[in-house]
Amino acid sequence: MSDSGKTGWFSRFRRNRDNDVPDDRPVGEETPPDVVIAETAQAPESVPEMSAPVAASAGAGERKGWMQRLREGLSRSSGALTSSISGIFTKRKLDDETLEELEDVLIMADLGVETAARMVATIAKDRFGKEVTDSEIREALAEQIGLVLDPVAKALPERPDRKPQVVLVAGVNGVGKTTTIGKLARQQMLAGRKVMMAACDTFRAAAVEQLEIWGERNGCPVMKATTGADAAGLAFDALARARDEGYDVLLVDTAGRLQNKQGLMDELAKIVRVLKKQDQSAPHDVVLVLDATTGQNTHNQVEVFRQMVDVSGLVITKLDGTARGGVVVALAERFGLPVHAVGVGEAIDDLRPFEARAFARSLLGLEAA
Ligand SMILES: Nc1nc2c(ncn2[C@@H]2O[C@H](COP(=O)(O)OP(=O)(O)OP(=O)(O)O)[C@@H](O)[C@H]2O)c(=O)[nH]1
Ligand SMILES: [Mg+2]
Repeated sequence: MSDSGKTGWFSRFRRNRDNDVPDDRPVGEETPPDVVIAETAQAPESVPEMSAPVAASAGAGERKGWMQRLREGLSRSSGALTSSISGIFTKRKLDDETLEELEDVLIMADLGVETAARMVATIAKDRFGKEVTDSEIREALAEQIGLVLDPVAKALPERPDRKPQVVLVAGVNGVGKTTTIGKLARQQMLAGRKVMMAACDTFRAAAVEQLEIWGERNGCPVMKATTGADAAGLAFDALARARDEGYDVLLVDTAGRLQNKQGLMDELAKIVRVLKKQDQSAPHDVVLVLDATTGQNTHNQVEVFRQMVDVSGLVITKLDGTARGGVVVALAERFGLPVHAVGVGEAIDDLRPFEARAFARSLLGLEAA
């Protein structure tokens, strides 16, 4: 194929992909500070009663619905990939040129250079020189992506021996931490656990209000402090209270923006230190939330946060609004961190358990096997 033909596939893919808002926000370089450190965290004036846990049920029909929504959520990613792949493989032999085009498409889909090269080599193995169809290629890719994702598809661990299980949720501003906590609380409650949330993003008043709304939706209490209060102090108080009142899970929201990156990282480290004063094993899970629309920038975020806290797993959000779903594959390959769940929308039920094969097939626009 000529260069201009090739450019055609590229530009089609780029067009699909570049509808995403590129986000190269550096970690933590944010608004100027107006931080007042309060001495003590205040207990919330009124803590809503726990609503009765909703029975956990995931029947076959419900599962089908979830798969459908996952596929819908990933439609921009899968649309970009499948149109590019069918463009290459309409009545074409698998030769060096088509393989190179396929590799480029996978790289453009944020799968990462090494992963793309390896997958293309595997696809070429038994098929080189043969006529292939695009659906055959998509099936083969889905299979391979499933293999990469399988080892990292791990739900947030259940720790019945920890009471409460402390889950610290971190990430840069706007990635979806607070929303993810609201959705996680819902899932935990569906599983019959007693959940409390702590609004340790004390930097912004709006952040506390946002978490309180999720608290009301879920019927679970939110520990909060005055704006500017010491986030670590609040985390300490929340853990004491959750333990005294027999909560199973404490979800800790944190700030995504502070005066600067160092301030953000210092605060996170301090929260961890202070939690350990009460429970040496806390936090039991440190979940880093990443926004898929930021593409390769997510790699940088994982590296930076890992230097400061012991990140134990990932949640990847906004997969509904992006053609960059492939970034999940690149992250799995590079870091091997568990992916607990993926966000495919803003609603309370839009946090999906991360299922490797289902995700891989959805990414390639294929029906669940
Ligand atoms: N489409 C979509 N939007 C999401 C998803 N998760 C979160 N959002 C939206 O992203 C925006 C930011 O979410 P927040 O939960 O406030 O993000 P945050 O990380 O807590 O932000 P800061 O507190 O400012 O650091 C909100 O408008 C959410 O509704 C998702 O999976 N899909
Ligand atoms: Mg927030």
